[in-house]
Amino acid sequence: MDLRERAVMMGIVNVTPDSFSDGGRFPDANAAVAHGMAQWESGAEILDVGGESTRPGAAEVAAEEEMDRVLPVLAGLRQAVPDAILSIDTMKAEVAAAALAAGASIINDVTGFTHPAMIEVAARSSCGLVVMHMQGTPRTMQSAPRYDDVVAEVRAFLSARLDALVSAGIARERVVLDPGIGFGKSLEHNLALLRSLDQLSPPDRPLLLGVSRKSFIGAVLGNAELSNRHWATVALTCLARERGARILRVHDVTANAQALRMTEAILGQATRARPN
Ligand code: HH2
Repeated sequence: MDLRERAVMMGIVNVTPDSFSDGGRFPDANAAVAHGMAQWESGAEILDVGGESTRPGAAEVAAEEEMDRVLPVLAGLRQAVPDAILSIDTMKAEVAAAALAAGASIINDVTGFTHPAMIEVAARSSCGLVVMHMQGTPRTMQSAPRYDDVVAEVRAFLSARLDALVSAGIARERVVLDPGIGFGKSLEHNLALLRSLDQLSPPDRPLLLGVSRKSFIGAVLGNAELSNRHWATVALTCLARERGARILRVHDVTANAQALRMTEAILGQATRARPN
């Protein structure tokens, strides 16, 4: 994908009982596949399938259970929307390997490929990699996030991970970087990162951003219910695109895709028609 001139939407397909905003909404593979198809129809070019919630304090899921959740969905989407780019949102190397075999072509690892086994899986394939920053683990990350300079530290982490992956034989062009909004960050940390999006990745690597319905939006809006975080998410899609983000990970594709198209028209960058 050439993301220099345009951005793309990544639709979230959570196959979990406990995700923070859509847990339990797609209890079986058919419902999740139908949801992914609808997101594709609405303009998502990437579908990010996840079988383990990363919300603060979420219960860990065994690899077998996670595979039982995601593999039928990936196989179903592969058939139903052959042109969609499928991504697996996982922290486990064995799940990532099985997902690649089932048709995924991106590994989205919220631990930033810090586990050697995950690097090995990526190095053996030609998949894309989403390298995200997180302080701590999903279990502990929101207890007391602390930084001296959050922007400098996130930038340094992402740059060091990129170098480590390149040293492991992975081409730079395969890597996308993500500051990990809400992953071991206070409200102030999240706002500081959003203020400095253009400083977080080296100029040649695209930035992915996941802000959709996250709790820092609720905090700014005075603890808005999840269903009321939609408009601020759409606003952030415009702002983030203007400040350089190239992949926007969202739950509600239709509105965010329209906002992206409008923003790109103003920026003078035509959103390329999708291949289908
Ligand atoms: N956010 C979530 C999950 N995966 N991956 C990347 N690269 N960036 C993100 O910001 C990101 C992510 C959390 O959102 P969601 O999937 O809706 O919730 P849950 O983890 O509870 O399933």
